[in-house]
Amino acid sequence: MSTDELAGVHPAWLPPAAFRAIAARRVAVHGTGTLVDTVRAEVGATVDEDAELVLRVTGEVGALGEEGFELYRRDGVTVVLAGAPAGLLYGFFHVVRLGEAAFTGERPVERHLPAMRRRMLDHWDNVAVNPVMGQVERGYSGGSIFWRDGAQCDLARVRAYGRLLAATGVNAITINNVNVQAAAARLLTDRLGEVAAVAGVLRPYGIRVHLSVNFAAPVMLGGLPTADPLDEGVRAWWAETTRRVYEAIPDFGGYVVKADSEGQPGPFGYGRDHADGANVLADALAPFGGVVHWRAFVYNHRQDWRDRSTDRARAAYDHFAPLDGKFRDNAILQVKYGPIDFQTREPISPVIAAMPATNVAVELQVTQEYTGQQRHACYLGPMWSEVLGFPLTPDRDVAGLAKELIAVSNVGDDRFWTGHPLAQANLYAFGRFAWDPSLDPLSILDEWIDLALGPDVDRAALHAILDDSWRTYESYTAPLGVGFMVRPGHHYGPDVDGYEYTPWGTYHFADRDGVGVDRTRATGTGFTGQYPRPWSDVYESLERCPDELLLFFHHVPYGHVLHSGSTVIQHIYDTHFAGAERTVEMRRLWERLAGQVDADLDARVRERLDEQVRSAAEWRDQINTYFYRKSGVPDEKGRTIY
Ligand code: GCV
Repeated sequence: MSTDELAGVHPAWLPPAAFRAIAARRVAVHGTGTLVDTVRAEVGATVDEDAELVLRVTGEVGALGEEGFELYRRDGVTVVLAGAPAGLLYGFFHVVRLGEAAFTGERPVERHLPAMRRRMLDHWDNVAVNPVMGQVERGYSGGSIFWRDGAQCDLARVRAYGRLLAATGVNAITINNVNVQAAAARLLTDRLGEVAAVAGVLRPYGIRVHLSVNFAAPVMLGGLPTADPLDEGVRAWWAETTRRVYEAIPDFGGYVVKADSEGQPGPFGYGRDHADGANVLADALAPFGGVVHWRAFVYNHRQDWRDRSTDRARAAYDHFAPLDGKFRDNAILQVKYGPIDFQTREPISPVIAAMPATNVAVELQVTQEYTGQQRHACYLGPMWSEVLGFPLTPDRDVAGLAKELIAVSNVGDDRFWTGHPLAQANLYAFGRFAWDPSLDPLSILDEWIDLALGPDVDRAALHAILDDSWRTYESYTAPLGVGFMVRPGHHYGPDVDGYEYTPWGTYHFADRDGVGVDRTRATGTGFTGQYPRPWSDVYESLERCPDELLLFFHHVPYGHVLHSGSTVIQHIYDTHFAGAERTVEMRRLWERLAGQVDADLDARVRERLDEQVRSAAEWRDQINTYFYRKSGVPDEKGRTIY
């Protein structure tokens, strides 16, 4: 087995013990190429005959494609067959995941193919430390694994990361923040060597490197007077710059662009639309097989809060749906799963169904910007499972509509990779869902527990802590889908009115009589009309709208009775008391793991759970007090509200 884990760094889901089932066995590896060599290095000594595990590249890609594999066990021999080297890599890690089960009894032929062709993590890492956002924007796991103080880091950590990602099936990564500041912009040109170095380290793990680029690069870096996508000089600049990128990195993945969004430049500045913007980059990349990921996260962040007609939820659809069919084949529209911004609970973005003639990628957020910032234990598997399985159109769910799954990474140079050690499970789950969105989130959690913490830990306690932790987090934070009651700027902790009268959008409209945003066609912003049937009708209807999204779509009186039978105000009180109490129970449950995990990890989790208990109580008291003072309605159970 590979023994090059970094000293002092938690091995996450690839500790030497994870290879126990393979370690003592005779293994044969057949095939050539870099990725096959990676498998050989993982396996250690190989044999030519009498193998108990045979890993073979057949060279016949056929139905297995480049990444699929078959697994079976017959006559005491476990066999992985792949058409191409990448499939062998994924097949090998599947055997690691199965452990002893891969070597027990007979196994009929199972075929494993990735559901998503690209399974990509985006890093919001800055090259130079940003005075407001730090080295990693929305990063809660220490510094960047790529850059420190403006310079590239030692890449040993990146190599270990590549290995972890390959073991979950991730095959692409964007290494820098979509908010591309001056130093990072130069990764495209005179600092390209740094990108090539990362690509070199990740290549043996089947991971292609992508780069976030600034739409105004022709001006910033090329000295051109304009970045107008229809200008011939601009087109030529992108073509030549991209040619040089491929000269240095022949398997470069492509560009990611955040344009006309939160202050980033874009095609609107030149009177052009987003298809014009994306296509100039797509054309530059096409000769080399590259792709451009164009983000749909475009909205007006300089609103007048008095203007009731502007609705941030509407923006992406309004901008992009009319452009369906206008994007090049190698342009991928990257759409956040919800219409606002990675909130704990949002409806699915209607853009995902609105653009059948466009390649759509769905974007999740593994970094827990709005879900507890890796100070709170919040296993996001159940949320992603709901998102991916949501039947947005009559014949397809979100996973079926998306061509790719992308997420913002939660990794930094922290010893446990993810700040909160239990947040590793989210990173692991992302890769597994991108490979197979139909997986059960609790089985994925089991896999992670087995691999990362070993088979002997108190699994029941870990499940009791994590299984419902997303819903627990939801219960003590913003109620009923309303979202965004966080402290402005850093987004941690409660602040009910923090964003209410700001240019970024208004999210709850609470007054003495009621709360929620009217997004109906009948009396509100009309956002419900962006959905296909039946959702356009379901969300429009006060009676049919699901409780958990009620305040996202409707403004209702505090006495409105939910499907659950509770009133809105009593629901707010009950869930906040219950949620905060539940965190105390989570903290208590962790005691059962004492002595079963290493002391350092134990101490880190305890410290995080203590903070979660404190923070949940703060949320409970602020939310309950706010709504009690607004509504004047007492808690029917007479609990303490301030
Ligand atoms: C990278 C949210 C975050 C920003 C982030 C942005 C985005 O608004 O708060 O930090 O910017 O999303 O997805 O581009």
